[in-house]
Amino acid sequence: MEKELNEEVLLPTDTFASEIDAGLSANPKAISSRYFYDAEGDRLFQKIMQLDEYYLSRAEYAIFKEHKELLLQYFADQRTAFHLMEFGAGDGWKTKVLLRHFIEQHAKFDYRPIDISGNVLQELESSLKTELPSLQVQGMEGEYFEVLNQMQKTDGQRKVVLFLGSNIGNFRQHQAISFLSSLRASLNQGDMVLIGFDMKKDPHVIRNAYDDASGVTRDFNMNLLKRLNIELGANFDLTKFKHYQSYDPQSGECRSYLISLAEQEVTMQAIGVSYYFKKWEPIHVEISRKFDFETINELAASSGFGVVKNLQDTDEYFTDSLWVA
Ligand code: AVI
Repeated sequence: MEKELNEEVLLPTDTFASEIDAGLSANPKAISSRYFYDAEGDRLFQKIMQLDEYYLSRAEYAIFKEHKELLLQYFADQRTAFHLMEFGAGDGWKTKVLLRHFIEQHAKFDYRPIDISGNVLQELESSLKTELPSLQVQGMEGEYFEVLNQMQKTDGQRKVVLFLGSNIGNFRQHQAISFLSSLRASLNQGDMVLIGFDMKKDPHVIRNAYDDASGVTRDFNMNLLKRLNIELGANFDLTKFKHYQSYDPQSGECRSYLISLAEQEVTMQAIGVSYYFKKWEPIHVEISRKFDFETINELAASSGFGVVKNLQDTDEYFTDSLWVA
């Protein structure tokens, strides 16, 4: 029998429900940040990226503006044709800086954004058609590694994979190593990856980025509870939770929580279970790790890549690290 699919994340609803159930039954309670991204979560994340406090996107944009030619020289070593792949491209705001430059330089490449959402790909492809009509684009719908593994058989052209925005920071170290090792296993020797890392810096700058004055990040986190109400028939009272964020400068871990403001019980109709919350009990909802070069080198070495070049913005807030398989 076909399993019912949850439209936003294309996960079977029972997997979604059972992961949420496991997270809320655990001690301490936790929910994975990948569940932030329903349509409203996507919209709020777009808003976060435009906030003054959220320096990450601007810093990576500045790196691309400054180093687009150098990146092209590495990607198209000796004018080799290459496939430029991107994991989770979103609206492509930063990537378009590179794409435009590569086209102007008549580089031999095509662009293959990979995303699990067909809608995201369609929107990106249609904006690229208008803005960069001569670009060869082939959106690839599916899980990142499945798509890469299928391609392995198609041709011997070099692949360059972009994994930007410090998305890697949403993994713990062991998860990041396992993700990057799977990425390495899907690539051929000589293929490249460009990974965005948000760096350790003044802790106040980091805290403000995840606790902005206008409350967009708060709404983004609280939307997770709204989503559980809508999709799993939960009865979270949003006035009885608050967003709290902390940063530990030693580990570089920025953590977000939703804190229960009262002793309360929440029921989830989809699975017929109730969860008890103590007053001040937190649900851990996100980790956004901040890096230093030692950790970046360790990640590359443990997952079978060699570091080729680290590129930074002038504030040294962000690093795009270029690795070779
Ligand atoms: C998607 N990810 C890299 C963002 C981050 O910075 O960890 C998600 C985010 N959470 C709160 N603000 C932005």
